[in-house]
Amino acid sequence: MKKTIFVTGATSGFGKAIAALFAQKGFDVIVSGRRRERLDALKQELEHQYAVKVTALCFDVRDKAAVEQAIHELKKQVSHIDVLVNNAGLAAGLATIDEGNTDNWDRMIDTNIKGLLYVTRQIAPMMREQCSGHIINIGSTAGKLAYRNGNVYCATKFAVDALSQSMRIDLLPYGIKVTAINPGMAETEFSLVRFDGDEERAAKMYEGVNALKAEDIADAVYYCASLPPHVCINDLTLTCLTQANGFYAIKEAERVRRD
Ligand code: NDP
Ligand code: 8X3
Repeated sequence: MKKTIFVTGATSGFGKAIAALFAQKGFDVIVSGRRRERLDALKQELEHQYAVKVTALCFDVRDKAAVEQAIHELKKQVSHIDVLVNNAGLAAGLATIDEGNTDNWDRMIDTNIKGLLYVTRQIAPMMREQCSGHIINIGSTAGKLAYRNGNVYCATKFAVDALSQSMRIDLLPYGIKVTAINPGMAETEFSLVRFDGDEERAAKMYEGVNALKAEDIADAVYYCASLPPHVCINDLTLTCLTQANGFYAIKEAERVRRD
């Protein structure tokens, strides 16, 4: 039977690269996000390139009723999901705790924590019935070590870490794998969103660091999802060569070279 993956936040960045890689590997793909045109374009592109079925679901992960409705409809067409990648997420702003924008805090908490929970709550029972499946949560190096001005974003990713650990325990009896993948800085639309569309400021984040690319994260997700049935990577942290952790990074020019 053909395998099926569900990727949230597939209109851009990691999610889009993950959807493309799994389609290339022969998976049917369910993609979600809020930008309908991008979802439709991705569906068209992947179905044209590969012999796979792509289902596009347009919803906001913060809207509990919309999540429930979209997945209720999905279940009428799809009876088996092998992999769920909880990827939809964002950072909004970068400010100290005494000056942070509380609307930004709500957006991050509602998307990165509650959105992940709403989607998982709908898909986990399917996997429980199947007695198989793999939930891959996209955390961050920001969920391993807090950094200056990161406060609420870091807290949401620490929550992803905690939820990944806890859901692994809850789902263990049903043979469901749970993996947290924690990337360091990667060049996607992430910083553009964080800095509210300020392209110059976003580009500065990646200047001279040779940051991870969305395809690097897709490779890591595929690696975790294609291991033998008895093997589960619980937690995987990856950074580019110039980053040690969420706090400490250098520029490419600072690397000692012998050539
Ligand atoms: P992008 O901004 O490129 O992609 C984010 C995706 O999330 C988009 O497809 C967006 O779709 C979706 N999304 C955001 N908010 C919502 C929402 N409310 N409802 C539904 N979908 C939503 O960023 P990345 O690909 O870099 O980020 C993906 C994940 O990786 C995030 O969880 C992020 O925190 C995490 N991460 C990113 C790192 C980086 O440096 N880039 C490093 C570590 C982790 P749409 O706007 O169409 O709804
Ligand atoms: C995204 C990476 O360093 O901006 O989670 O927090 S960072």
